[in-house]
Amino acid sequence: MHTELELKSRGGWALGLLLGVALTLGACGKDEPEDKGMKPGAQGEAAVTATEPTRLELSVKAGQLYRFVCTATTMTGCKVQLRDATTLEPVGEARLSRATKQLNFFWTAATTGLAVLDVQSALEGEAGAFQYEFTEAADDAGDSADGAVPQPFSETEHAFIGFLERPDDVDAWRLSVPANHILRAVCSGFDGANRDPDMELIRPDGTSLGTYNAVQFNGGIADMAIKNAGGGDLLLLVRASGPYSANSTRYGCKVRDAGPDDHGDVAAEATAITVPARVRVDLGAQNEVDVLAVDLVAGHEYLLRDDSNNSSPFHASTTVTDAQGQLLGAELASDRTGVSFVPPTTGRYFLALKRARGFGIWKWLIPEAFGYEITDVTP
Ligand SMILES: [Ca+2]
Ligand SMILES: [Ca+2]
Ligand SMILES: [Ca+2]
Repeated sequence: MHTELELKSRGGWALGLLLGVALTLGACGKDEPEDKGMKPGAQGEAAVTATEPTRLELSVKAGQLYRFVCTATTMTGCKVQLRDATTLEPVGEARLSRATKQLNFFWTAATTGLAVLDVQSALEGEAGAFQYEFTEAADDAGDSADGAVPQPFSETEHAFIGFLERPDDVDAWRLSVPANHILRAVCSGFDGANRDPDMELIRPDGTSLGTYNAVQFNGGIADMAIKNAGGGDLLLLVRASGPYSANSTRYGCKVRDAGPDDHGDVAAEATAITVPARVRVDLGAQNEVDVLAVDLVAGHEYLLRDDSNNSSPFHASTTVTDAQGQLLGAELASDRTGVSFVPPTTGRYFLALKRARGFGIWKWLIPEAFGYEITDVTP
C-alpha cells in the first residue's frame, strides 16, 4: 500500500526538476550579450517543419573559423544558410548535403557576437529532425610544404578524411614514397557524384609531378599513379575543382605504395631481354616509360608486338634507339598486329615503351599491364 507515497515522491521530484529548469531559464534571461547564443562545443537535436527553417543563434568571435555539422536523422539531408545577425540577410550561398545525410558547414565569423544559422531539409518542403554539433575549427592541413601534414604510406592502403574549409583552401598531405616506387592515390568528395576535388602531386620544392581528378574515373584511369623517380617525400595537394561545390566540403583520400617500377626509365637502367621474348610491362603511372635492352642482328626482321589479351585499343608503343642513342623509330605502333623492325647494324638496341592508344572501341578502364613480345620473323 505504498503506491500513493511513491506517486507523491515522484510528483515532488518532477516539480523540483521543473523549478530547476525555470531557475536555469531565469539565469539565461539576464540579457548579457556575451552569454547569448550557443557556445562552441554545443550539440543537440532539433526538428524542422515543412515550411519553417529552424533558426539557431551561435556565439562567435571575429576571425575564428567555426564548424557546424548537421546530420539529418529523419530528413533527406541538411540545408544550412548563414544570416547576418542584425539584418537577417543571407550571408553567402546556402549549403546542402545531397548524397549524404551529413553536412559540414564551415565559416569564419566576421564579427564578434551572434551568428544566425537557418537549418532546413535539403529536400524542399520536407519536415524532419537533425542532430547538430557546433565547434571551433582549424584548417586540417597547411597549403604548402611548411604546413603539410604527414599521412602513413605503405603497401597497405591508407584512407583519411579532409575538409576544404574555404573555397580557396589547399590541403597539403606529406607522403614518404620510397625512391622509384609508384604512388597510387585517389581523393573523392562525399557530396554526391561528380564532385571530386582536384589532386596534384608535387615535390617539396614545388615541382609538379602530375594532376588528377577522379570524376568518372578521369576518362578511364581509376586513380592517380605517379612514380617517385629519385625519391624524397611527395606532397599530395587537394583543392576544390571547378565543378566542385567547394565550400564546406568533406573529402576522403586513399593512398598506397604500388611497389617499385618494373623496368627502368632510361637506357642505363634498361631490363636486358633475349629474342624471342615475352615480357610483362606495367605502364600504370602517368607518363610512364619502361626501357628494354636487346641485342639484334643486322638485316634480320623483328616483330614488335603487344600480345596483351585485352580488347581495348591501348598498347605499348615502341621508341627504338641504338647504343649511341640515335633514334631509329619513334612511338611505333607495336599493337596486337605488331610492327617490324630491321636493324641496320648488329648490336644493342633500346626499346622505350609507353602506353598508347590505337584504333578501336574503348569503353572502360585503361589497361595498365601489357604483354610485350619480340620475335625474329626473318623470312
Ligand atoms: Ca583543409
Ligand atoms: Ca613500369
Ligand atoms: Ca619505368
